Amino acid sequence: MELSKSEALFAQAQQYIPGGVNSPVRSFRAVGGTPPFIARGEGARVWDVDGNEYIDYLGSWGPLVLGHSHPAVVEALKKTAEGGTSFGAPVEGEIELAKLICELLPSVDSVRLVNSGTEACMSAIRLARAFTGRNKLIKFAGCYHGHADGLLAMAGSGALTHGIPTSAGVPESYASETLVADYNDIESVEKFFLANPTDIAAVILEPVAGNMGVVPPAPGFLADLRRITQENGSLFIFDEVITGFRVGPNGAQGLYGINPDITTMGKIIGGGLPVGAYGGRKDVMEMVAPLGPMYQAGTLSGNPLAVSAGVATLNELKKPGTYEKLESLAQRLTEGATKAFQSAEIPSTINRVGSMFTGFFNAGPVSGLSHAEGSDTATYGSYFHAMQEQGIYVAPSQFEAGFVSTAHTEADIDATIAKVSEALNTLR
Ligand code: KE4
Repeated sequence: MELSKSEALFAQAQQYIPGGVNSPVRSFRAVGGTPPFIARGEGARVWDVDGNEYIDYLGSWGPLVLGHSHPAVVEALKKTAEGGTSFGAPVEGEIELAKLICELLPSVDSVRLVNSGTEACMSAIRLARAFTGRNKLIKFAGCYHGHADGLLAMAGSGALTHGIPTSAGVPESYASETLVADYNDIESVEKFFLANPTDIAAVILEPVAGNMGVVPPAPGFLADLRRITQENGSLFIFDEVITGFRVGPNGAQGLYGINPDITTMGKIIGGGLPVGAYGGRKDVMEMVAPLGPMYQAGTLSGNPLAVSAGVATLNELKKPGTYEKLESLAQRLTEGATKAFQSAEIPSTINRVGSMFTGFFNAGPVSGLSHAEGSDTATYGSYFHAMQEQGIYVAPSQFEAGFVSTAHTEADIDATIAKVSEALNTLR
């Protein structure tokens, strides 16, 4: 793989941008090597500045469920841009996107658009605290909800102690309101409610975890959390930034039949442009300014350009057969890859929900963070580069999700499976 232009650009980028990237995971530090600078994308493919072509399973970390430069999205952006990009005033497109979200997510009566998943989760937590008058928050180790201070916390040393910061610059006092439980372990949640019966504002989780690699909820886990939060007067927040309109037309809440009180969104609802959102029960959303006392604002929230890409994307996803196609392509890929790992006799577990998946270098099962962390990340790094060499772009970290889009074809999938076998052979 010829990467000389990317290498030169990466050296230049590091002169002006911390680590040469505008988001740490893009730096390839988890897998080593130079990140290719992408020149363009079309359908299921991207090309880097050295002219290398890749079949793309990163999909910009989730938003590109229709593939790159989908005609409907490009057309919507062109048309909107010709009339201006942002006015700081209401536009009709905001109603269109909000209405689509409320129609597609039964638990969402009203929704506020913001600019990122981080902003959506940060605001949802502030809203839960405003609505309940309580301070504590339960999150799960291995789940990521963006980089707001209180969310960059990991489990304290003792079983019941408060969270401790995972990032420099986060005061102990912020992290201490965050209690960190274990995914798929309901007892780890019950003990926090027993110790704090009247001070937990909310439980937030990824209904299908994507940020420890893909880990589905154990049967009954989401229902147990719904019950426990209701019993204790806490709110239940589904972070559907990844799963929203990814794992099904009505998100994970539709797939699993659980109605959270608040849902956060991002990625797909922006169609590749910066859009986040939080929405939920009418009585909860009535706390949000200017209706209520919980403040949240944003210069570019709901701007016409971003919402036009989101509306075009959700309208495409509503077309009949879309999710059946995503399911069939993703199943074909993961079944083929499983066979390839088996014939290479390399221990692996592939977790998949809909068109999001992770291949763990781990005999499995992988049903929580401690399992995921037992994966052979060094071998994952070698596998990543062996796939990159063959023109297949997968996530540059073992602890992320891969995605299939509607632009992938069966031929792409079959070619990819053959290259998985090739890559695994180089590891033996
Ligand atoms: P953003 O602020 O990056 O738009 O969204 C934060 C966020 C919230 N919730 C979930 C479940 C998420 O996965 C994310 C962001 N995802 C990461 C990768 N899984 C984005 C990639 C990056 O950090 O560059």
